[in-house]
Amino acid sequence: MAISTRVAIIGAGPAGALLSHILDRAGIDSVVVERSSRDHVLGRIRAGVLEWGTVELLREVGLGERMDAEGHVHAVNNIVWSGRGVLTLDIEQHAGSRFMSYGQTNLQEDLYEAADRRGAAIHFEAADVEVHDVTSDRPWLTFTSDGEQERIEADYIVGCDGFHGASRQAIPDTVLRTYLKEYPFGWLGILSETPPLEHIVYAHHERGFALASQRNPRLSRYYVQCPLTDSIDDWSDDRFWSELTTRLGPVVGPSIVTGPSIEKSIAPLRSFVAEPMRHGNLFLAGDAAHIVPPTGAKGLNLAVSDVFYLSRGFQAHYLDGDDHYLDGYSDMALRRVWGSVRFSWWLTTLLHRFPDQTDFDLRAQEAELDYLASSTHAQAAMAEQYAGLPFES
Ligand code: FAS
Ligand code: PHB
Repeated sequence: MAISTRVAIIGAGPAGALLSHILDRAGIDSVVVERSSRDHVLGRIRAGVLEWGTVELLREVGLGERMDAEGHVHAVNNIVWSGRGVLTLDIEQHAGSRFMSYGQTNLQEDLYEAADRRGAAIHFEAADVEVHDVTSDRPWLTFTSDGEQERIEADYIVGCDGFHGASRQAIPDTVLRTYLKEYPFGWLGILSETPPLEHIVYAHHERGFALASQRNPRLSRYYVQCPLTDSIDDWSDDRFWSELTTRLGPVVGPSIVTGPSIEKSIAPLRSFVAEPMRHGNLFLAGDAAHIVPPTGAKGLNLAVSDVFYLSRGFQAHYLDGDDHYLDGYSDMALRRVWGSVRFSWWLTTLLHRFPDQTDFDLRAQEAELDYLASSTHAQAAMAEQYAGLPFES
């Protein structure tokens, strides 16, 4: 017997779980199929910064209680380079907005707890998901669960299955346009049960980029740029702390409280966009459609803005018989995506050391940072993009 629903969602990461949550609140039925186990999804350490638009949306849909209790609201972030002291970028002053440190892992836990409370239909460990007839009025997908093949028929299918997912493959090469930029370095990230710095600090240094962030008052998140050829075995905790404190410079470095790492991983950096984000009755949302280097803290926030636009479209369709948001979803989402992709590319290019970089390139980066420090206009431009531009109405 096929499962019948209105919206079939592939992927129960932040995008898929949040979309299912919002649709349920509007009384719109959905079913989610997730390749991994629940614990595997919850075990991922990823994003840490929420734009204020994301914060307000999560509050609006009943997901703000723990975030407001455990998240850390920031009005500023800091940038250090070449021993030139600390630039405090006043996001609240320049953009009239703040941002929040709240780990994606915590958000995922909140989403799954909400899903449990509402008895959500999330099929974990759903293997071999395949998408069919996406240009028909009744697209369907198949998957294998406990060795049994299952079928879900729906009005719409939404691919929230990340960069390596199956849904994007359902768009013909004659329709799909992709844009890719791969960076010649990665980020080595660690978690440590140590008190974090008060502010988030981005560091440009001739030895490479570094970032000091946090998850809560007892849990710090740090990153250093590393060659793509490195593995975590190349990085003892001592080597990590030495590099981090050196790159954070003489003013900030000494404030770092070191301790044993409880998680260590290396992520490659890439910029990727797939267009269009709709084909027939298949929609793409989140990392299934776009990837940004984490420098601008945009990945998770873009997934949320896609879900906001798409859930608004489904509500207008089912509750008001109005399709203009669904018909305009791809163009509207892509305007925000490209804005964040460009900002993330700009900040990554400004703050990282590229292997083929010349001394001129290094001095030009330092000169741009000096200009940023000297110009309230340049700071305002960076602040409003870091804070996240308003959602389109
Ligand atoms: P996700 O990739 O989170 O979720 C997709 C889900 O689909 C997964 O659970 C996957 O198991 C499932 N899936 C995949 N294929 C499937 C299939 N065929 N069938 C069924 N299910 C399938 N962003 C930041 O802002 N800051 C950061 O510091 C940061 N660090 C990151 C580090 C890493 C290693 C990675 C990979 C990403 C990082 N990101 C960061 C970006 C990240 O937060 C994403 O933007 C966010 O997870 C996007 O959420 P989703 O679109 O739901 O995709
Ligand atoms: C994080 O806390 O993981 C984080 C913070 C800021 C970024 C990227 C990642 O730009």
